[in-house]
Amino acid sequence: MYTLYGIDESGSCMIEIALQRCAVPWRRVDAASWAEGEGSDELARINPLKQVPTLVTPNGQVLTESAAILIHLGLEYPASDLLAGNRAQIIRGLVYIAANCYSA
Ligand SMILES: N[C@@H](CCC(=O)N[C@@H](CS)C(=O)NCC(=O)O)C(=O)O
Repeated sequence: MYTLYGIDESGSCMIEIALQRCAVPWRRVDAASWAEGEGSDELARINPLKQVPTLVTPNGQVLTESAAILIHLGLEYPASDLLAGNRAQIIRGLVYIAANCYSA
């Protein structure tokens, strides 16, 4: 079971869509640096930056960085078609957004 730390109206929604496309069991823990609560406390213990999305894989690995999470899921579950098409351009686009748009 994947555990996604995230919250409505944040970047974690794209990982929710990706997990749906992978057809894997997953659950969401409501968490964000701006939201007080048990989920956010739990998130702080596994990701000191308290950023969402943060994904815990079934074998307990903690993954941060939206682009890395999407690439991981696309490689792990090819039938999701997350990386279908021109893979070089898809990865370039993901890194472009992370490098140039997210922080801005
Ligand atoms: N480099 C991260 C950035 C994630 C990020 O900045 N997420 C925002 C929400 S969409 C966040 O958690 N911001 C709160 C904070 O940085 O304290 C990624 O690409 O996933």
